[in-house]
Amino acid sequence: MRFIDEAVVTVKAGDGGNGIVSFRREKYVPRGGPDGGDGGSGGDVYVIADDNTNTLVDYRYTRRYDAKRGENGQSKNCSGKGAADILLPVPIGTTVIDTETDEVIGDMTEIGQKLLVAKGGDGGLGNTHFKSSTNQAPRKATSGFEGELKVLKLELKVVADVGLIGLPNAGKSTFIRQVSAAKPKVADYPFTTIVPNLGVVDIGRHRSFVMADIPGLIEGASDGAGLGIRFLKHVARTRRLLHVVDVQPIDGSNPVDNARVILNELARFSPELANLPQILVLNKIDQLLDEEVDEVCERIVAELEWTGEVFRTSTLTGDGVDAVKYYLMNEIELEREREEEDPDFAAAQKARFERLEAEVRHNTEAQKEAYRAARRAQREGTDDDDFDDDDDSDVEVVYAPY
Ligand SMILES: Nc1nc2c(ncn2[C@@H]2O[C@H](COP(=O)(O)OP(=O)(O)OP(=O)(O)O)[C@@H](O)[C@H]2O)c(=O)[nH]1
Ligand SMILES: [Mg+2]
Repeated sequence: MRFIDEAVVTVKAGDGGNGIVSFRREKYVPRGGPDGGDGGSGGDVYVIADDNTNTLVDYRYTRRYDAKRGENGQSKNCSGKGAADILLPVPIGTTVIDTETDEVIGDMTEIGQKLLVAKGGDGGLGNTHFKSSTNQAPRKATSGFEGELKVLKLELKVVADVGLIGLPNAGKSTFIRQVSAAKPKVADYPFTTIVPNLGVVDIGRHRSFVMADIPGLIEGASDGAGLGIRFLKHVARTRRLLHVVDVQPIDGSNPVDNARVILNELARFSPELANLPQILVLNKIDQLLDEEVDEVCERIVAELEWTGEVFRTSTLTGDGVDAVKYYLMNEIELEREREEEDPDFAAAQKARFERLEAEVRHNTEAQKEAYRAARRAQREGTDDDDFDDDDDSDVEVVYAPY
């Protein structure tokens, strides 16, 4: 199943109908008073969390939604009919952002949750309202008010509990293939993975968590090099980062330097993200002689001054992978339980996730903006009008739930 992770839609609530000027005309009543009714209100636009929807794909095809205008008032003091509201169904977990202010209007977290995103205009007043002691026959009515117009960004995060990070070729995709149904392509060249892949790691008996494989990060990633940074939002809500390091890189580079590149880029991009608990996975141990494994791994840990958890794996043969899987499941379960039992901890976690997400979103946007500016500058030099500014309009997430 493919998960589109972002969509931008324009929503326009209906304008209010106009109030009208009208006077009673009845037999035998020569000069009836004013009886112009009010206009009806324009339709509102709501976003609604719907459990039958699990993708934002529709919003890529239809990008504009207009609610109808309210009807005008009528004579005999009849108000115009209000227009129907529009409901835009989105999957649970969708965040709705006002692109003009970058403000989160709402998080769609519960089935049936309804979020008003554009308010319909009120109807105008009929001339009945303007009758006074000095003006028995007012010829004044007001027009309906305009409905709100908004450009919304819908963001869907299939929330990953664990994020895989590392240099290209470290074996991240091979890892997720071993533990889940996600089947990202694996190859011996960098940037094989170009879109995030999410997989469910199923431990059995209702025990599972979601893992995210994102494109590899490289040196300078936080300044826009490579692909990686803009996908970091997919690991913003994770509980653990799995840092995969190739113990015997084919290019002869030093695994310790390689690990440091990732740690630096992460810290430069988002200190909050870099603060998430990281688990070091020393991968491709099948490349080492049995008697070398201890020595090489211990040296890496010592030189990195790594104090966190460490595992040794061969994602190719599957060696050591289960241990990582069970460790993660256990950690995640403990954290979930604590969130349920300890409201203070739950609140702190929530606040932390929100800070993290805000920081990651802000930095991702800043980087995209810098990228666009660079391309604009480049375009000015070449006066090439066909330049496409929409650099990542087709970013998708591939989600493999089973
Ligand atoms: N010998 C050995 N090779 C491995 C192991 N894990 C992965 N590889 C190989 O390393 C190469 C890169 O693996 P990927 O899983 O595509 O690496 P990645 O980290 O996802 O790379 P990017 O998507 O480019 O960021 C492939 O040729 C894999 O077959 C391992 O444990 N041992
Ligand atoms: Mg990959």
